[in-house]
Amino acid sequence: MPISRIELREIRMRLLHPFETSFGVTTDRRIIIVKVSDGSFEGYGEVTAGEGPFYGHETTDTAWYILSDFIAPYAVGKINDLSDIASLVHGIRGHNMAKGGLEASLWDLEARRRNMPLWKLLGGTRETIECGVSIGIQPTIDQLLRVIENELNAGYRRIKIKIKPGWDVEVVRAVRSAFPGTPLMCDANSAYTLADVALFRQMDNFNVMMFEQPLHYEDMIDHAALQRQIQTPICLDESIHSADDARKAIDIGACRIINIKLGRVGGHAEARAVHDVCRDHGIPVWCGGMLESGIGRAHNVALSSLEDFSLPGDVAASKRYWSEDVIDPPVEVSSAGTISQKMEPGLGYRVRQDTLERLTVRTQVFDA
Ligand code: OSB
Ligand code: MG
Repeated sequence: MPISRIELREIRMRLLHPFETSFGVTTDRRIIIVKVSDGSFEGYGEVTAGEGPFYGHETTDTAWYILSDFIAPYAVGKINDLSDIASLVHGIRGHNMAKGGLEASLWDLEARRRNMPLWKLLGGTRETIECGVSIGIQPTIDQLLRVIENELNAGYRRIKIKIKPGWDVEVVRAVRSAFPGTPLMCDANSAYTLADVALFRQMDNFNVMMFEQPLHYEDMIDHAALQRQIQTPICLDESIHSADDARKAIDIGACRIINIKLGRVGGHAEARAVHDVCRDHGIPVWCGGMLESGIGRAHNVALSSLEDFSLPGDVAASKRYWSEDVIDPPVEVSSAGTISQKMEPGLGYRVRQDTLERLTVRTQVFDA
């Protein structure tokens, strides 16, 4: 049965706490929700682009433009299922987050058609997943230490802190001495260059699990050079857009770990392909986050069920981000720092229509 309706919707959600990275501060999210329907079944996806082109080149508005002018009108009435989407978007270069929003909604729909949970349709085996938290840059080191303590008390299994020039060595040193045994990692969001090798060699002494994306957002070559000069594993985030990128990065030694984000690679099919390349090369992966609403978060939970997701991801509870989420129940994390997969069909969470309506600032509907 063809997809007879595609609905794009922009919602606005205010974060409970502003989130600061090396590229800026996020307070309010502008999120595109994609809903597909074939007349009998529905599916939901989320576009993970940021409000501005600071993590990557895509934004909420570029994704809206690509979806409304180049993807939705060509997809509606013409595609039946997942097997049709790859060839449809093949000719569009880049814009993975726009593509990924629709692709993810088709996976949810497919799982509902088959009356099975999405994570099982994806081939997942992990019924519970381990959660870490990503903690933004704080006004002071003392405040950071307090936030970390709270998150550890809530059960989270690993702490990720954001670093940037001027908020790095001393911060990591302080966190390490306050929490000597805690699994800890640092994410630079591309804030450094190869000229900073000495700084990373200093941080090599702090028993950090990995440095995430220390160098340029499109680079692999310099990351390989840095990896040769430090002990701590490098994890790539921004630089990996496909399974082919993962293969090349691994081949030249640019990283020893990869962060997989659904939107950044254009959907579940490519995320799985990245996963498979990493698994076949003995490279562990974990699921990254983009401050998603419950819909994107539920997709991340399902994706994290694949076997090579052996490290805790940035997939945290709804209540860390939102006073009220768009799904029911919200994503919940146990006191052991885990999330259990849902056994209901599709995403396994109910989308709260009233909440979605209230948060909506624009919609565009495509009918066959
Ligand atoms: O680099 O992982 C990142 C948030 C927005 C953009 C990029 C990143 C992040 C996070 C937060 O680290 C992850 C989350 O809690 O959703
Ligand atoms: Mg990152």
